[in-house]
Amino acid sequence: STKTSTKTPLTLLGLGAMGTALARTWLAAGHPLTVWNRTPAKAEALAAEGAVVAASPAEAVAANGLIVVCLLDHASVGSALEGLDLTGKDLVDLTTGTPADGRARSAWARERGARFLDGGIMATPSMIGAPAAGGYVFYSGSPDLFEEHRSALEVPAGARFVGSDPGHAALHDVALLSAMTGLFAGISHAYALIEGEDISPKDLAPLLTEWLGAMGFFAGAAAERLVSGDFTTGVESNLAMQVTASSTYLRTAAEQGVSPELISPYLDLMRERLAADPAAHAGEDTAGAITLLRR
Ligand code: FVH
Repeated sequence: STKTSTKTPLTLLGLGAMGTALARTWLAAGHPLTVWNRTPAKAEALAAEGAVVAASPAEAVAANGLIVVCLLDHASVGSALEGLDLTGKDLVDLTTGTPADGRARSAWARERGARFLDGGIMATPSMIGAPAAGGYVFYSGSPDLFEEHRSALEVPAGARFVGSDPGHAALHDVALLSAMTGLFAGISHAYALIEGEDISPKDLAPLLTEWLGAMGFFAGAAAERLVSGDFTTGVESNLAMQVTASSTYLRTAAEQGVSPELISPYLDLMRERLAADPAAHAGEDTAGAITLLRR
């Protein structure tokens, strides 16, 4: 007897670490899946799990209406899809890119007759198909495409639609990843400070986790100030005090023989805000420094 799936059939281009993880979840959920990868060997295991392996991007794209792409970068998506007929297709690009990349790909897809969604994956491959891990994907672009294919898109990880501007998924993605970069930089500096002392990184780790969790309030507090334009009401830790205190961070780094390079740019920005108008800014918190970043 022939089994027919009621699940949306789809095509996936790209079987790197992330593409392979995505593919497995769709196969496991019963979605008929056609895959293509530049290096064909990476498709072998998936073929054994039920995927149809296409010999070319053109063959893969022709197989289904819903096309998901997860390649290395914007340029590799352009080269894989170059010259293909996308008329009537729904293209979802999960490749990491900039907001301009998302907008350009959207216009490019529209010119070729396709609807488009850009996606920014907030997960590592092991978090895909593991709802408890908390991973999800930001989507922006065609709301109709998102609603129509929402159940398929929600198979690998949660799906969060952040608007019809096709650049906004990348903007959300990169905003969060950039904040993470600052977090990693701070943690790296903290470990460098204790190196060579009789303090184990394993003892500092839970203290860092607890402290950074408590300081996470700054995201919401800074948002309130940016929206209201009021940087002073209710300030507990004023900028003048923080600029003075931060010289202690720099002297401690010097005493410990640690480069301040990971923390000094932010401390310099706080100083710049205070120096611009000490009378006006001394009583602010550090959120006012954000206004200096747009050059
Ligand atoms: N892995 C992760 O932790 C992150 C989590 C957040 C999102 N990213 C983004 O996902 C995209 C793919 O990442 P990946 O982890 O799958 O990356 P790789 O394992 O290195 O696989 C890269 C695939 O791209 C293919 N590829 C590269 N260049 C080309 C090209 N010019 N034409 C066609 N395909 C190309 C590559 O093919 P092959 O090397 O196997 O032949 C892989 O399929 C990425 O945007 C992350 O930023 C992952």
